[in-house]
Formats: sequence, structure tokens, C-alpha cells
Amino acid sequence: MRVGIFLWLIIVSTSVFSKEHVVEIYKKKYIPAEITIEQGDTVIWKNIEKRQYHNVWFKQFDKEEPDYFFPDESYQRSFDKTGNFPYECGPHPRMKGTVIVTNKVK
Ligand SMILES: [Cu+2]
Repeated sequence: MRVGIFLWLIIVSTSVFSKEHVVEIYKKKYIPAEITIEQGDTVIWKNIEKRQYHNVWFKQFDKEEPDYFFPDESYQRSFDKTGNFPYECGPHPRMKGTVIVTNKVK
């Protein structure tokens, strides 16, 4: 019984404390290009261009290129494992970024 409550508290607190981070896409750049987050956090990429579409392609996760998203649209992904995760834009391979996922501070 006590263990059940304890586990429930852990689950609730990790979901409350997981954060969302925004990366803007403007003039064919990810801003910021490098972002450090904690395990369980979510990154939201927002396309704030005038008319240019992009995508966010983690080649180690996605064999197929993800769909493009257009101005005022966004794309998001959560990260459960620690590590450095580089990504790029399929149609613009010079656009590159990295998500660094660190251990959750207890
Ligand atoms: Cu692009």
C-alpha cells in the first residue's frame, strides 16, 4: 500500500516537472541550435518563417524523413534517454541542431 502511494507520487511528480522547451526556426536556422534539457522533457520546434517549410530529422531515430511543417506550425518530440542527439533539416542539410539530454536532477 505505502509502496503504491510512493510510486504514484514519483510518477505524478516526474510528469509535473517535465518541461517543454521551444526552438524557433527562422531564416533557415534553429534558434538555439543547441539546447540542453532533462530526461523526459519535450522540445517543440516552431516554424516562424514567412513562407519557408522545414522539418526536424533525427536520423538515428527516423529512417524516413519526417513531414515538412509550414509557418505557424510546429513539431515536437520527447526525450527519455540521456545523450547528444543531432538533427538536421531534410530539405536544408546545412541547418543543423543538437538536443543534449541530461540526467534528471533529483
Ligand atoms: Cu529547413
